[in-house]
Amino acid sequence: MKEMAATTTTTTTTEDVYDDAYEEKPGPSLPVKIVWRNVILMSLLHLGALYGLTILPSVSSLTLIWTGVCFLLSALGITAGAHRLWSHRSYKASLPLRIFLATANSMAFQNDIYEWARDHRVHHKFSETHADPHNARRGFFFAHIGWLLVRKHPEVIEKGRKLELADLKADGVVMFQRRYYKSSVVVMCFLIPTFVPWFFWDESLLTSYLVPCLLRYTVSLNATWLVNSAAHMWGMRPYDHNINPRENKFVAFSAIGEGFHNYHHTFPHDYAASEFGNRLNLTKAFIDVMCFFGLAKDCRRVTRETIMARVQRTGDGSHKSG
Ligand code: ST9
Ligand code: ZN
Ligand code: ZN
Repeated sequence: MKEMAATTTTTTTTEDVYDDAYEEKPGPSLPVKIVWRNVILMSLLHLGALYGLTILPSVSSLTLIWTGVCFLLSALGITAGAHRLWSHRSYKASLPLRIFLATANSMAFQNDIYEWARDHRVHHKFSETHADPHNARRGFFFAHIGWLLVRKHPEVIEKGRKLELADLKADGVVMFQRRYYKSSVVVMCFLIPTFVPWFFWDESLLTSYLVPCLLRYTVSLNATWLVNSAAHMWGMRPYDHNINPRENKFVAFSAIGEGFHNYHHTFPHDYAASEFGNRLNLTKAFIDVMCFFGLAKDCRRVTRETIMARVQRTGDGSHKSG
């Protein structure tokens, strides 16, 4: 345990707690500035992925398995890494686990961990205001992908600059990944997923590029974005009916445990991001396995009493105990 303490960061954060004192500045909405480079790249990516989808029936089983492995690795780099560890500090991870998660995170290519966690903390703190990067009050399309195709609202940057991010700056793995982000993405998101099937079992280079690389990347992006769009719009609110995030099982399934979003916004420090243990929650199972092997520890959980008190006080009445 002494050894583990030496290799883990010890900080927690409160920068992900909803700030109900924040009031949006009144006045007309600002004009949207489209970033055409992103529109073109995202369109090309989705076209490539669609082509990959059409050739899926002719792809070998080994390539399909490899595509699934790459999806799971990218997903864990986001859910267990950027989200539950680095944005919320809901558990502690040893150096080898942090290196694994940062490498998997580069495979997911969703901005570096520092930027991801900074945007995510403003999302929680100023949820559904102009200071929320993917403010769901601006509609499904904006919350899903639109926010990545336009310049950010100045409030996002202004509020984000005031966030306390010392824990991220003190984490050597986070800062190393940020420094070498572009090259790590080229290797982890594009070269390795394409190279492995071509080299080891003679898959054609085109199929290897279209399926484990482009299609897998696009599916994992959309699964993530559904948390911002669908899980902020559709589902019940058993823990807090005053906020928009919802419990959405489809999203929980596709985002390996991140769809219990009413619970998550109510209790952001819970490492399971759900009341219901391992149900539809591969990420929790993964963190538990890491704890079993001594690679993670100090998982934070909300007590049953606290949950029930909150359900009674602010729930919409849909909680199964009701
Ligand atoms: C992607 C991210 O897809 C997805 C995140 C989803 C989050 C989901 C959360 C849900 C919960 C967890 C669920 C996990 C489920 C996983 C399931 C897996 C299967 N604070 O950004 P710039 C500064 S990425 C403070 O250029 P613009 C910034 O530092 C996809 N400061 O803003 C800079 O300052 P300086 C691939 C901030 O010009 C300046 O502002 N990547 C903040 O408005 C300008 O920054 C892409 O597509 C902040 N929050 O451009 C790239 N934000 O100059 C997309 C910014 O001093 N991004 N700053 O360095 C871009 O191209 C641009 O960011 C932009 C905005 C066009 C969107
Ligand atoms: Zn979160
Ligand atoms: Zn959210």
